[in-house]
Amino acid sequence: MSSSSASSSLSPIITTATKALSPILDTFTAVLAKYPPLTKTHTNYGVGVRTAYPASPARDALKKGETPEPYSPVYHVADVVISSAWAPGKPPAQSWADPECNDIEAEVAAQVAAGRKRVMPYGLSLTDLSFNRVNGFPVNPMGLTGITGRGELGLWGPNPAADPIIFRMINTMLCVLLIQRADGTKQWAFPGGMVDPTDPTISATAVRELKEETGFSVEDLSQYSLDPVYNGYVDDARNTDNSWMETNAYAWFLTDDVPSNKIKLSEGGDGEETLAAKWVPVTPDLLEDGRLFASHAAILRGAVGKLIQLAA
Ligand code: RP5
Repeated sequence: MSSSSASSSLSPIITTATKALSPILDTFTAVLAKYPPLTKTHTNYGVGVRTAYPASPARDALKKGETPEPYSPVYHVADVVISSAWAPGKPPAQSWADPECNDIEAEVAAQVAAGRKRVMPYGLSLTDLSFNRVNGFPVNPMGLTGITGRGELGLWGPNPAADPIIFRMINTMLCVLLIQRADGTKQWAFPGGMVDPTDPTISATAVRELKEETGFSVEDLSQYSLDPVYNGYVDDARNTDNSWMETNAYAWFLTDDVPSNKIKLSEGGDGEETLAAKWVPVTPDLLEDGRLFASHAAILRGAVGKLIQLAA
């Protein structure tokens, strides 16, 4: 279904929503205009770093906007990544990572030939990536990070994720369902997660993560769909020169007949991956960079922009 057919069935809801927004529409538009549509380089060197990534003078220099000369990144791979390397017969929960290897294309291709399901975003294959000619590792398309290796990410190259963006009106306010991450950053984020090779589709990943992280599930979300709002790089502090996050963000706009109290975590709750889940009013302030995890504020700006466009 094209976005125009989705929007025609949704237009009464969207019109109601944007009518409620109209007093602050100018402020929204000003925030949206302030930012370029996508982040063009890797910029998230530290905000929300939750882990023991090793100290890296190159990372510190990049963070200050300097060009480190010579460039001496620090190699890092988390223990959990090494112990979660795929092997035949290993339970999927402990078998989600690539191996440490020298010839990534050949070794990962051999695992796939041996029956491993390994996901890449947008139907890309390993051979579509650029590889560093010196060490053979995939090259982060958004630039340097000061860290080589995979850090905390399991896959060499893009690590695909899916993010659900669920909008609804509560008391004439446009709200979005957000979670507070339990990963040490404690930042607010979309209730998204990594694509699991057993997920039938990437939008199914978004729906699965939504349920796991918030308890929220609706039998059939398709009638509320605004279609995908973003596919691409996420400016995530875990990214390295050789491994990075790429997400597929889908937006849904719920009507009032869907109860808003179906989320299981309220502020102060204790989920394994989620400290809290709640409906958060979409204010211009929420759309500013730095307010949400990774580049979720930029993705939310795209979704709100789409909403405004559909209602026009
Ligand atoms: C972000 O990390 C993605 O946008 C997604 O929200 C999230 C997936 O990582 P985990 O939540 O599984 O750590 O880059």
